[in-house]
Amino acid sequence: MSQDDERPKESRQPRDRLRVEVPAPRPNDPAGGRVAGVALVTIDRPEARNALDFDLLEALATTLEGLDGDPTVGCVVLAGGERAFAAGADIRELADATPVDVAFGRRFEAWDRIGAVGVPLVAAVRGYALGGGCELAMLCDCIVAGDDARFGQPEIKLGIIPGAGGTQRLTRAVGKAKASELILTGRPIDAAEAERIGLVTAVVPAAETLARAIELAEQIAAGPRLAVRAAKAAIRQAFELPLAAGLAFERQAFALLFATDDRQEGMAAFLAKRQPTFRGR
Ligand code: CO8
Repeated sequence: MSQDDERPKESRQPRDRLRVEVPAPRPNDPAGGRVAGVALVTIDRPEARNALDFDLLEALATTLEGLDGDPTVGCVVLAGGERAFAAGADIRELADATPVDVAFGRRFEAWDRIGAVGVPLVAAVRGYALGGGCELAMLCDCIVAGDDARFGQPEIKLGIIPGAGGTQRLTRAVGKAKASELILTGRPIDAAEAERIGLVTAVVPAAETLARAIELAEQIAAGPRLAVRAAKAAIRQAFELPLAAGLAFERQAFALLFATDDRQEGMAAFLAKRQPTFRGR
């Protein structure tokens, strides 16, 4: 299937808390245009500030895995609502959890499944991204934040600590001194501070958040798909591996891309002083 396959596919699940639009609607387009190569997944549980209960997380993981395997999708935008991207894991569910549930319950695996998705993810964050919501945003490759966004890891106020990667990913994203303060106190930060400390890709006027995230996703999706996925995978390794092993991973991925049509096309187009046409192979 070609990269610019524009057949709209839409679904809502479970219990209407997750909206999936493929390709994504082009924001502010009265003609109802679609953005080729971009999928939009919207968490829609406003009455609970998009708290991520287990069913919702499971559906999100399954949805993202499905989009990861969809050849028409080159980038996914993950959005929430105006008041909350996600206010964390569902505290009502966590309140009943036992240590055994948390340690061995397969339901927590959804977080790992989301982290393993190979297609790039762009978070469009307005309002609260707290606890698991902040961790979900950090699982995305880029974060476009509205100027009304609030990030934080408030778990300490509940007598726990971040459990879906916050202590590791926030520390890697913003450094030990800042991460320690935010995690040890639970203090939320606004979008401007999040940008200053390097947590987000860009801060934009709140009303433009989704449009700007989709614009960024469109640029990513228009790129050579195999190289884009390889770049994402290599960047991820910067968090997983020591430098020498990460450099070896990068070198191997770099070499493999020399087998792709898109590499030949990209270089030929440059030399011929024309725009490349990438086909994702
Ligand atoms: N879980 C469940 N319900 C929630 C959550 C949540 N995280 N956040 C909000 N809600 C519900 C409220 O209970 C309320 O419900 P109701 O109307 O039935 O009383 C409704 O949403 C609206 O909430 P508020 O009235 O509080 O709305 P405000 O706009 O005044 O405040 C806030 C919004 C600031 C977001 C506030 O609701 C809040 O502080 N929420 C909790 C934030 C939080 O502590 N998040 C961390 C949760 S713990 C976590 O995420 C750990 C993840 C670890 C995963 C482990 C994997 C192994």
